[in-house]
Amino acid sequence: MYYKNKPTFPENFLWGASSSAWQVEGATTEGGRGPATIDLNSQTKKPFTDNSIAADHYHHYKEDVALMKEAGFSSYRFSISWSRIIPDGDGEINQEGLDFYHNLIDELVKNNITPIVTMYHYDLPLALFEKYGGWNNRQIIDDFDRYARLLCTEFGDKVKYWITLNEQNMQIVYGDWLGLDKGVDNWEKEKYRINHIMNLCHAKAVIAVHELVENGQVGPVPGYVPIYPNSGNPKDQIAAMNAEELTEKMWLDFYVHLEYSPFILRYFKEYDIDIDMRDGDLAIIKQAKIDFIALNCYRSNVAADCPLDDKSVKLELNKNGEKGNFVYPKFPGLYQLMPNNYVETTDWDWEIDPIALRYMLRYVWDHYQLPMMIVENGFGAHESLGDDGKVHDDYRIKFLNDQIYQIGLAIEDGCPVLSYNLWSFTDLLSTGNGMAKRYGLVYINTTDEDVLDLRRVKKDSFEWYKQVIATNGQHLENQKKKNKNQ
Ligand code: BGP
Repeated sequence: MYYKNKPTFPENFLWGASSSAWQVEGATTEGGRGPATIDLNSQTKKPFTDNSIAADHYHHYKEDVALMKEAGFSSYRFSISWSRIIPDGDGEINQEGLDFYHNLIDELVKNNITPIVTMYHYDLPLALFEKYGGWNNRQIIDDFDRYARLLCTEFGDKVKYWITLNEQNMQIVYGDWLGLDKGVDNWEKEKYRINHIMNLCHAKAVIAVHELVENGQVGPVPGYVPIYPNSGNPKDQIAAMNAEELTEKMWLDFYVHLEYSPFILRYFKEYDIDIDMRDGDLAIIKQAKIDFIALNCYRSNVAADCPLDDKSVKLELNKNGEKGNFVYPKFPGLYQLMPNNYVETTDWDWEIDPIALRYMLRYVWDHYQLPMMIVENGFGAHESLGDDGKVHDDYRIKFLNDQIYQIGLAIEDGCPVLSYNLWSFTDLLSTGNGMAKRYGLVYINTTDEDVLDLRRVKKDSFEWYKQVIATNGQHLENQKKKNKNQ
């Protein structure tokens, strides 16, 4: 539906931004923090970049929160590093780690910024990987349960919104990229067993929040890439549905309905997959009723039919930010992904598709009837300080304007959305590209090659977002033009 007027946002809408511990904090060997598997990825696996400094938020958190306050934030989503709290994952508790997060949370609360906390964002304590293979072993269910319970008892009086595992679906879909496949012999065969272990960890965390946090609300956060059929060919529609099932619906169905869907059970049977479901697992899962669905959404996909006798092609992410390097995968018998000629792309071949957000919110609401939060959405770009010492990111302003506008339209359409937390407030390490791909509203003066003074410089998008928040969305325009002099 086209509306005559600009969309309006609810009065208590939470505006803010999002980050994760390993991408923003740095100080990986300070404050008693134990090593995490992601530290090794970032040191050895190009183009991951060394996370020992990142945006140095660990030492700048007060300054960063002051800037959030200046921007008018009412929420901030961040993650807690498991190995900062329990350095070896299952042993002694590190008081200095707890203190850091207490200080950060207190600083936020003092400034009327609601904390939204992710329990796990890709940073497994290395000791657990060395001890028993980490996510590949059911022992992690108890260890994660203990960690989640500790977070709830320690921070539960100040943190009411909890998110369990960041992008469990993407960790399974891109296992080789996010490091989950380490030490696993046959990833394609084993990944759904590992996913089942993660499901149990998610469930334990949901139960912990409800047991230990007064008025606590908890939800999952899938990485969501809405999928359109390539054409009006009915086969393309089924292919798009297959892609949807295998990259996101499998997870959302499970989190909401607390069981595997008939489609997925049939898929496991067809592909001879054993998830190692044990007695008692379902009883745990059934108690894990979520309160909201958080969503990370940056782009969309297009899927087309892919017959059984087609040749499979492995997906390759664009890792260097030069357009045209993304390899669209083919899964014979299921679907293939295709370029979308109706939308532009970023330098990393990510589709720039604001309407995807409206579509996703309506789709998720129609299927699950739970309140939603957008906790990641943003524009990654090659950036450096200009001659005037500033960053004029009109492309980011346009991107965010158009995306948030569509969220407003989804709200007008009847979707309950609690928050918008863009990625990211300051520049931080990109999962795939270090500081070479920047998302922030605030520039961090450092590069992948040289650590500079880490000075915070507000980009033009900072001032623009401040206006959006101050007007509760009325500063947004219906499709913003890119304009250097705005
Ligand atoms: C999401 C992750 C974030 C963040 C973002 C952008 O999937 O939850 O951690 O990195 O993607 O991705 P990238 O940094 O690769 O551009």
